Amino acid sequence: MNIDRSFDDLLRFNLSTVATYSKAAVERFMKTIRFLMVGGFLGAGKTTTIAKLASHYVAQGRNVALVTNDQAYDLVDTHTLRSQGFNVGEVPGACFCCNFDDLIKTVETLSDSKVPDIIIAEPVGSCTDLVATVIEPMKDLFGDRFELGPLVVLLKPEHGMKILTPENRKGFSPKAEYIFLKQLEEADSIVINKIDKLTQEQQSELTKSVNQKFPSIPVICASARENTNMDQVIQLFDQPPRERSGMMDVDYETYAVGEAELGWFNCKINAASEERFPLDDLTQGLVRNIGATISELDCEVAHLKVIGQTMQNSAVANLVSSDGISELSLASEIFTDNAELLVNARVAATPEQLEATIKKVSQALGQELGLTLTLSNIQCFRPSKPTPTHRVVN
Ligand SMILES: Nc1nc2c(ncn2[C@@H]2O[C@H](COP(=O)(O)OP(=O)(O)OP(=O)(O)O)[C@@H](O)[C@H]2O)c(=O)[nH]1
Ligand SMILES: [Mg+2]
Repeated sequence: MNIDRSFDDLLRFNLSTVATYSKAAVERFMKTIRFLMVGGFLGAGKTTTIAKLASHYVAQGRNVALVTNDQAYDLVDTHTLRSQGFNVGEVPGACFCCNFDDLIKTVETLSDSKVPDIIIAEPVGSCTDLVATVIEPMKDLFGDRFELGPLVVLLKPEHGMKILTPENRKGFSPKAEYIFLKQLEEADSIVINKIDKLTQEQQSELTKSVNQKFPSIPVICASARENTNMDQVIQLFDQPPRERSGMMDVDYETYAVGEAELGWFNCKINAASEERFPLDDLTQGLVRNIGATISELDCEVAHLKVIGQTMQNSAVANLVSSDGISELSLASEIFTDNAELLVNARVAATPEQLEATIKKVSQALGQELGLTLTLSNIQCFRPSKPTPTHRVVN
């Protein structure tokens, strides 16, 4: 009885002390946030899947925040998700693994006004070893604040079929393929995404190859865009992470060379005209024409994406492989006389080739459509060798 009473007094004392702090600050001490990560190669459908997952949780009345990540700044994904009304924090400039402290700071900032119930993070699509460099360090250092969910990795069929099916081997070099395969190897579950694009035969063949290569990892087939089997995907995220006997082996030399084979190019483009122009046509036209020129150079596209925005509306266009077609994944259906565009290109080409291509294509398209296209904030580089802030070894 005495113990109960003194505990009660203590609690009352603590509550009166914390009353001077903001509600969010108190909540931050007391609440465990579920932290989920959606992995997968560039263009696998992570952002699309995250938007679906987040909408599901919001419909359940849960408070959700998202974190995007990239080696560069001015991210299409951040703007795409914000245009859908989500609360999004951004970790630019390096992957989560190499910028772990910024990931934690961003998560803190997202908790400033109201602590989220769930945070869903999207790591850079050229990144692997997330369990050892992000998930385990979060458990070790902040295990009282975060409940870590499983690492669900999306398999991108456009490159998965080339990499996993021996007769289809073309596209990236073996070192870039190494990253693709390592991402799958560390998954708690694999989702073969975009099955709406696959024949039944392709789906079975891909599933068979994944099962053969990663026999202990559960695999499901889904389409984030068409909402096929998304109830099963959502259930995956409710599971605890699988038991691991140790961390995955990663050859950081191969990883670094594979990642550096991709050229990174981001820029802003201001589009202005005296006449109103269709924003969707400009956004998709840029992707289509850049993709066509890259294809002439015989370079493989990992993901080329452009968002075109006015104050109110957004259009997004994507190209996820050199033999694919450009898609308008978000239509604005508006005409405007001024828009801001962001270009994010990840292509197996030199940064110089990418920069020259994008400048040339923008100029030609501007002339063709009668627009003034002005490029700024150009970031053009090869990713540097990953050097994780923390790395748990076995
Ligand atoms: N057909 C089809 N397309 C999809 C599906 N999911 C995503 N996509 C498309 O694939 C492209 C890339 O999707 P994102 O969600 O941006 O891919 P991501 O993995 O976030 O890409 P990065 O952030 O660059 O790594 C977009 O054009 C999407 O509309 C799907 O289930 N089916
Ligand atoms: Mg994305």
